[in-house]
Amino acid sequence: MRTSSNISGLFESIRAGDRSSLARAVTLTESALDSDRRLSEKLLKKLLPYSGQSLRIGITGVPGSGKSTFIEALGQLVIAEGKKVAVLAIDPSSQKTKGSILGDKTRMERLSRSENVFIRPTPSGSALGGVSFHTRETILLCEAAGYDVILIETMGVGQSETDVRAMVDFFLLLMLGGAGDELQGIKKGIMEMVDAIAINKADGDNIKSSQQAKADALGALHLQAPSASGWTPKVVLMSARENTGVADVWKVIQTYADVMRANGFFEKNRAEQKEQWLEESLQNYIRTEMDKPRMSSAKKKLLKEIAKGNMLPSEAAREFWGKVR
Ligand SMILES: Nc1nc2c(ncn2[C@@H]2O[C@H](COP(=O)(O)OP(=O)(O)OP(=O)(O)O)[C@@H](O)[C@H]2O)c(=O)[nH]1
Ligand SMILES: [Mg+2]
Repeated sequence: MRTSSNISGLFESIRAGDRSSLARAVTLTESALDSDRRLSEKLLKKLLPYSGQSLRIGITGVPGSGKSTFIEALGQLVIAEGKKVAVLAIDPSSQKTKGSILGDKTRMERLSRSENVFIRPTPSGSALGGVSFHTRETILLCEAAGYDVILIETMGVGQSETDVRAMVDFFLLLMLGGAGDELQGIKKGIMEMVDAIAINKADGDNIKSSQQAKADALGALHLQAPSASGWTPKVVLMSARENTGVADVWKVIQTYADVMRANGFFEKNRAEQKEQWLEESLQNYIRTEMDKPRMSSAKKKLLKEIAKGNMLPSEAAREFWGKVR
């Protein structure tokens, strides 16, 4: 049994930078048990004053575009500056198979061996809702554990891009040369969310097509309305495997952070993200409540009345919430 005193112990060891304690705390936030949820909230509240100081970076791109390879290369650069790096990989399969993170660990081999790196897959969905729920909390935990840069790898599936965009300071899209937008599966709306695009695999025979892709990406970005931050998204040629252009991407990210901190957008964006977190928590709460058994029996009763023509669904909804409150 976990107790409150364990929470104090966990707090201390996370603050001291112990990675296995951090991993345990992440597992606790992922638990759907009410009792775990309360403990986890208690821990998070204690850690909250020590969170927020990291640079949160989201990385997206179709499967195979080189996100993990890029993270391996970028991570080296960042730890060479004496910083600590946390990598959260949003992994739709990890809940069931724990499969693809193994692949990722080998792709991030050097990084995973470093003392200053924490790598963790996050299940993309659970009883508690989508990606956002755990990942936002995991970000806070990592920050309180002293991680300076948080890299979040998302799969280009479902809602995950929008979810991740809503919890990071900087959003990077990896694209490949030699394939049209359709082929790359770039979903509508993604271009509007990015702060930079890295055309990856710009090496060997791909260099020419990568240059073309860069021109195309710049053209597409040029057509967009200016963003709220005033930032114009940058496009960089990169080879994550050969480690060319990775430092340029890092420079773009740092420049972005400097400019946005100076003009106030950084904090404004974080405040908006907190508001969004509250909205999602409220929706989540209602969904979880709705799934409880007593709700379904109340619903069944109302459905009968609706079927008989005694009640309108809108009326039933009002009565439903009036009764269960
Ligand atoms: N030529 C070349 N190959 C690369 C480059 N970056 C990654 N690759 C290769 O592309 C393949 C996929 O790379 P990953 O880093 O696993 O791609 P990913 O986007 O993380 O893939 P998922 O996690 O499955 O979505 C691997 O075989 C890499 O070695 C690059 O810059 N140049
Ligand atoms: Mg990957």
